Formats: sequence, structure tokens, C-alpha cells
Amino acid sequence: MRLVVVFLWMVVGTVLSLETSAGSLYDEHFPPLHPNCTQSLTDLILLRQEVQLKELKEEEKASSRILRQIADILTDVRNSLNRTSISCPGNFINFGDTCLYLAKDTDVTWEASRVYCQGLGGDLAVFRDANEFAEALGYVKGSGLIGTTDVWVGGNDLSLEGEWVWISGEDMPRGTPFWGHYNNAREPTGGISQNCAFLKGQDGFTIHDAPCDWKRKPLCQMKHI
Ligand SMILES: [Ca+2]
Repeated sequence: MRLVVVFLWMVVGTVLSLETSAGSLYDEHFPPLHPNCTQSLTDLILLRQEVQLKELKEEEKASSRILRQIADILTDVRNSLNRTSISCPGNFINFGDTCLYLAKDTDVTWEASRVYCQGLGGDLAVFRDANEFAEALGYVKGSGLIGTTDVWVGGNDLSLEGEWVWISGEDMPRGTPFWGHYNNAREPTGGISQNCAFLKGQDGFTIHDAPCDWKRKPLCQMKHI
């Protein structure tokens, strides 16, 4: 009987010991959840969503940028097609929104040049800005003229000495790059004896003033038809 009691005591002791040991092992490998664990998990999910949203926004920005670039390219293509589809009559050549024609075989006075150009449906050329002036100069210089050739354009101070205006009614610009030099002085320098504007070949086809009854070649201009 005593042996049985001792044996049972040993079994109970072993079981209690095993339970204590198993509890320690469980706690060691599966620590209890931290009170903030749920909060941390939520924060992690939110952070991940925030990153994904940021990436989506960046992709959206890139897509918008590409669409804008495509739109710009299409606009350029359309403008280019419009330009090439614009026609100029006869010997006129397209420059911007106007047509130019240099009558290389005609030498007439300034007034006669206007009549000549008007007979073709235009008038003497005027330049609204430096770009138009540069385009016209490129055309004149590339026309195969000798360097001493002079060309009438549509500017004058016939109405009021010193008040240079285009035949279209606008004031003519002064200085560079339009007007050239004569005897180291900036044109116009001719006073009351020189009231009509021409492109002087010997001065890089810049504008000079001259007596209106001199004979030069007309640079005609007309709007697109
Ligand atoms: Ca004058």
C-alpha cells in the first residue's frame, strides 16, 4: 500500500512538472500578442495603401504628361498640314501667313512697284516683326540676285517727313535688324529727298531710304487665297 502511494505521488509530480515545462516552451516560442499588435497591423496596412496610392498618383501624372506631349505633337502636325495645304498664286511663295514674290526682271519706281504688285492681287511687302523680315530676307537672298541689287518694300514717310509707316498703316519699326547704315549713320538719313523704303543689296538687304522715283525691283506680298 505504501509503495502504491509513493508511486502515485511520483506520477502526479511528473505530470505537474511536464505541464510547467510545456508552458514555458509555449511562452518562449509563442509570446503573447503585444497590446498594440492590432494597431500596428492596421498602421502597416494603411501605410501600404498610402504607398500604393502614391504610386498610382505618380503613374497618373506620368500618363497626363505623355498625353499632353501627344496633344502638342498632334497640334504641330495639324499646323504643319495647314501650312503645306495653303497655296499661293502664280509665282508667289508661301511665308508664314503671307505669300511673297520678287519680280527679278522688273525695275520700276516705288509707286509703279505698288501698281505692279496690285496687278498681281497684292501690294509691296511689309514686315510686321523681325521674324517676317528674316523670312523675307532669306527669300530675297536666295533668289540668285547679284549683291548690288535693290528691292522696293512697302514703307514710306511720304505723308509726314520722318514718320515712317507701312502701306498697311502700321508704324515701321526702327533700328536693328530692320534698318541698315549709310556713311556710318543709321538709316533713314535721306530727309525730305528720300521718302521710300528699299532693301539695299550692298548692305545685306537691310532697309534704306531712297528717292521714290528711283527704279528698283518690287517685292510683292499677298495674303493666302
Ligand atoms: Ca524722308
